[in-house]
Amino acid sequence: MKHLFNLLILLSLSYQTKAQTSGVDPAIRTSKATMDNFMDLRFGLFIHWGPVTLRGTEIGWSRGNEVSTKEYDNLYKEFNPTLFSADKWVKTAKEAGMKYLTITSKHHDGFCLWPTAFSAYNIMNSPYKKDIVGELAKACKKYDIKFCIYFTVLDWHDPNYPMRNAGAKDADPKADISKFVATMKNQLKEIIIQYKPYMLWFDGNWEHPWKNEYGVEIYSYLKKIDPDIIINNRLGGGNSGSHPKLSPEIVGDFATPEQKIGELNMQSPWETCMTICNQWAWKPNDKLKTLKECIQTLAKTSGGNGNLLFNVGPMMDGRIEERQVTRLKEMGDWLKIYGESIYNTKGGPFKPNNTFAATRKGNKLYIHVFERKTAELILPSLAGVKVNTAYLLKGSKIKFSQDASGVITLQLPEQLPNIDDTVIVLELNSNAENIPVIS
Ligand code: FHN
Repeated sequence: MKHLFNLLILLSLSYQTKAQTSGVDPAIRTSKATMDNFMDLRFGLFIHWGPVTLRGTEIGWSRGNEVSTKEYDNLYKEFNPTLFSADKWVKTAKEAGMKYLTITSKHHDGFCLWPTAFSAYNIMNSPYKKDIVGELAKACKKYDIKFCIYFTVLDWHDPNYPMRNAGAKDADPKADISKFVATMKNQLKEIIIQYKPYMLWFDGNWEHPWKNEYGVEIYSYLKKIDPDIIINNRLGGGNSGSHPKLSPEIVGDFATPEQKIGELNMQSPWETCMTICNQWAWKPNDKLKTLKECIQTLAKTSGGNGNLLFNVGPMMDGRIEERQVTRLKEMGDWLKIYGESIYNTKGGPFKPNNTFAATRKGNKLYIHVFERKTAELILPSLAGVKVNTAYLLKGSKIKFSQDASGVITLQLPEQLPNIDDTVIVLELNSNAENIPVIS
C-alpha cells in the first residue's frame, strides 16, 4: 500500500512538473481577478496600421505579393500621416462604448510604430518622425481607455528571423533565432517600461522556427517586468491562437478566436477579434459591416461570455474613414441605452443563436432579441429558478408565463424597440450567474 501511495505522489509530481515545463508556471499566470476585470470590459478597438496603408493592401501579407518586397520595405520613406490624431482615435473608441484599444506596434512586416532602440526600421526614420505608440498611450490615459499593444512574433523583415516572407517554406540558415528572441525581449521591455500597456496581444506564432519554449521564456520574462500584464494565447509555439480554450500547456491568459464568435464557456477567458470591414489594414471601398451585424456580433460575443476586439484600419493620412467612425458611434449609441446588458455581465446560460442571446448579472437575466419571428419567444427551461418580473430594458413591462418545468414564454411587443437587438430583463428569484450553461 505504501509503495502504491509513493508511486501516486511521484506520478502527480511528474505531471505537475510536466505541466510547468511544457507551459507556464501556474504561480506566475495572470490572476483570475485581473482576468475577470478584463472580461468585464467586453468591448475594445483593434487598430491595424502601418506604411502599407499607402497601398491599401493587407498589412504584412501583401509584402512580396500585391506589393513587391522591395517596394513594400521602402514605403516607410513616404509614410507621413499628418492628419493622425491620437485623441481623435481614442475619442472614437470612447464614443463607440469601447473600454480598451489595441494598436499594432509591429506587424509581420517588422515596421515599428515607436522609436525602438533595437531596429532602425521605425517611425522616427519616416517623414512623420513622431512616436505613434506613445501618443496613443497618452491619449488612452487622458480618456480612461485601457491601452494595449499588438506585437508580432514572426518578423519577415528582421534578418535574424528565419522566414523571409508569407508562405516561405525554408528557413534562412543565416538567421540567428537566439538573437531574434533577445531583440524581441529588448523591444518588449522598452514597450512595457515606456508605455505601461494593460495587455499584450501577440500574433504570428505559427511558423516552424518559433518554439513553445521561446513563448514560455518570454511570458515569464514579461511577468517579471509587470506581473499584472495580460497576455493573449499567441505567444507560445504552434497555432495556439486557434485553440478555443486555454489549457495548462498553452502560454497566455485568454483565447483569441478570429473573425468568428467564440464558443460559450464560463471557465476560460476569450476575446473574438474581428474586422469592421473585410481587411485588417485600410482598403479603399472595403465592405463595411451593417449596424445589425456589428451590434449582434457584440451581443453574441458577450452572450458567449467573451470580449469583442473590433478592428479598424486607418488611412494613409492618419484618419479613420468617416463611415467607420459613424458605424462605431452608432454602436456607442446602442450601448448608451443597453450597455447594462453588456458591460460587467457574464454570458449565458443559453448558447447564443440567431434569434436571441443571453447575458446576466446578479438576479437579472438579459435576453437579447435579434428578431421577432413570432409574437412569442420561448426560452429553454430554467428549472428551479422563478422569473419574478419581465420588462424591456429602459422600457415597459413584458407579459410572460413560466410552466411547471421552468420553460419561459415571453410575449414580444408588436414592434421591437430596437430592430438590431432589443433587450428584455428577467428578474429572477435567485442569482442568474449561478445557473449552469444550458446547451
Ligand atoms: O496574420 C495576422 C493578420 O494580419 C491579423 O493581424 C490577424 C488579427 O488577429 N492575426 C493574424 C492572422 O491570424
